[in-house]
Amino acid sequence: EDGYDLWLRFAPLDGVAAAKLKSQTPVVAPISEGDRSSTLDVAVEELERGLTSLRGEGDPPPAQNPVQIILDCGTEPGTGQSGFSLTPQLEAERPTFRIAAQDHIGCLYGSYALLRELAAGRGLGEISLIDAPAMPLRLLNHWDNPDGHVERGYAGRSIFDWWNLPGRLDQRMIDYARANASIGINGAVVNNVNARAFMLEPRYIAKLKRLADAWRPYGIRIYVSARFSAPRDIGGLDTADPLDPAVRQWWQAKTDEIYASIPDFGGFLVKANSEGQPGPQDYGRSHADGANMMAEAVGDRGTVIWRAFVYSAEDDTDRAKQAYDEFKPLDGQFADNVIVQVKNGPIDFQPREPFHPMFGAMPKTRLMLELQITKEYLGFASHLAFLGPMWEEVLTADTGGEKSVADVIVPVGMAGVANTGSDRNWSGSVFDQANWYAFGRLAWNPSMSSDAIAREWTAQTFTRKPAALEPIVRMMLESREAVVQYMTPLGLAHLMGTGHHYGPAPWVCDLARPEWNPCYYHRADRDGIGFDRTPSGSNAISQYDPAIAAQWSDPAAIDPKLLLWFHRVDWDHRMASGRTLWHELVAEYDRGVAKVDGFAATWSALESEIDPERFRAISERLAIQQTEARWWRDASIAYWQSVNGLPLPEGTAKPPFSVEYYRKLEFPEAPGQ
Ligand code: BDP
Repeated sequence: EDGYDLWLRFAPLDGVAAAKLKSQTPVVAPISEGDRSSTLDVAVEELERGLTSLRGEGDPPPAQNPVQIILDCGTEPGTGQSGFSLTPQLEAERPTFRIAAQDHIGCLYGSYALLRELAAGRGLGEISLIDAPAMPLRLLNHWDNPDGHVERGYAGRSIFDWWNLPGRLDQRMIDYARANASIGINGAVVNNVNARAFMLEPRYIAKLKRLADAWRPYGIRIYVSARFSAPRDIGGLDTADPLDPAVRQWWQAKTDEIYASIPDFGGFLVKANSEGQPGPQDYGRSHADGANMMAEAVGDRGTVIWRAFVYSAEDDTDRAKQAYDEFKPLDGQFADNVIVQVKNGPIDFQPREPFHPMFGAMPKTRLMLELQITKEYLGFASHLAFLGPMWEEVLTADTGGEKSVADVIVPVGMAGVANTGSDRNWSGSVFDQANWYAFGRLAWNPSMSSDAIAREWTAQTFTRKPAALEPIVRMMLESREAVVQYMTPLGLAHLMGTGHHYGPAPWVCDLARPEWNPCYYHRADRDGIGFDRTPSGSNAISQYDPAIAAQWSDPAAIDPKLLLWFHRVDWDHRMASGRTLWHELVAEYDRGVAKVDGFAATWSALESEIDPERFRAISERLAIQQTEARWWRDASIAYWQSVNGLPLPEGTAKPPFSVEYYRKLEFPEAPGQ
């Protein structure tokens, strides 16, 4: 059990479920030659492989009347594109189990769904469902560089072997496609948003084509991050001005060249005028000018996904406001095949942020949600943090006008910054596989609860036995909040170390740009702490729907989890709990640390239920997390005390070192930068 098989282990069933499956001996009915396709071949292969594995060792007993699994992929089960229905008819003379869909990819999704249900321990006769993906685009974004380094990657090197492509296709590329298809992911942007222009050169198009061909049977389309200055970088032009006819022509020809090799190419993802990347503003043009120019080249063959992650050094009012300020005036100006991709919160993938105000403010623009599966700010692969609850929080957030974030993005899609790497277990830690899984399941159905997702994943990855499954699910569900509590409680954010983003550094105040400094975000001094984003401060709160803004404007009415995001309060501000802010803050750190101790205890009690290899790997990581949760707590408290001069609440442990000690720690070895 080295974790390579992810949630597709299909461990042998036991008990009643095993006996039933053995007696029913389901066999996949042959597909007539005329109906075959590479996608259906995959479906049959997956069903056969999965059923054999679930049945366990040994030859199946000869069944009297085996259940025929019928793939019926040309009917309309009422689900629309890519949907399916699963219907058992086991009492009949010729018992069957029907997977029906209107298209072949629907049949493949239905096959994986059947295996998932069986793997959860449900019997064939109990599985009757009808399902379809909620949103059209369900994409992974890889921040992988062509040299094999993964920006913000904590699971080894890139899984894409550009050096040997197109000549050699690694088996991992097939297993990657299987994993994605099994949870409904239907596209991958294969290179970093901080893109190199040579990815668009002919020799790279040949490499991309090899991947696209390998993934097509699995319903996965390939996308590329495009560097906006490519016409200059590799096209021999002296400008990349989107309104220049030669530039437009260059993109048109380049796009046609790609489509000639990859007819179902998904399109381009663009990070423009953000963190030093080139963009249309370099020529005095707007994001819409840039995006529309590329969208014209793509036409109705694909999509241009334009990122809204922008903040500039010139505007030092409040970084949280900048994306909205730049994009809101452009609402309605983007072409039909442009999507604007917006991070879940207005700053940058922090352990907790309020939802991004653009979701409630751009009714005439197709918005897509960007989540970060890789845990850049939540302890890398070392800390356990199941992100389902975080994503559920943003998806269900009310944007005003009775629309949740999920309602806004459902017509478009979701993107997740991948956490895959060359590590044998793909994600660095087995628990981080759950975040990949949860992303796919939520993109398929954004109203799924993180509890249900954790259950499914645990049953497939570890065990179906309730005595072990229940505690694992419980610790997963608590884990993200624990991280918030020991890193950035009560609405604090961006307090991590410079560059690598690991560990506490609330004392950093002297970096070149104001908004790179933790001090800019927490604004703590002798009198108080927090960022005033109400009308008396930056007024970022006014970017939200008035009813929401009104509620959040009152420090007594806002959820304490967001208090210091929107308010600057005195250290002795009275919280709903009756404690002062200072005492509550210290209590939060202690709660976070205690939760992690609880996870370690829960896990160590499961030794007999988990295979030794994965048991040990996770035990080791939880021990690291225990130490590092204390580090966050102690360093943070030591720093706040150096600022506010306040004593600790009675009965609270003193940080073992002075703030100077924590300040001097350095980690040149941190991965992923
Ligand atoms: C930040 C990362 C940086 C990315 C950037 C982005 O630190 O590596 O390039 O986001 O999303 O979180 O473009």
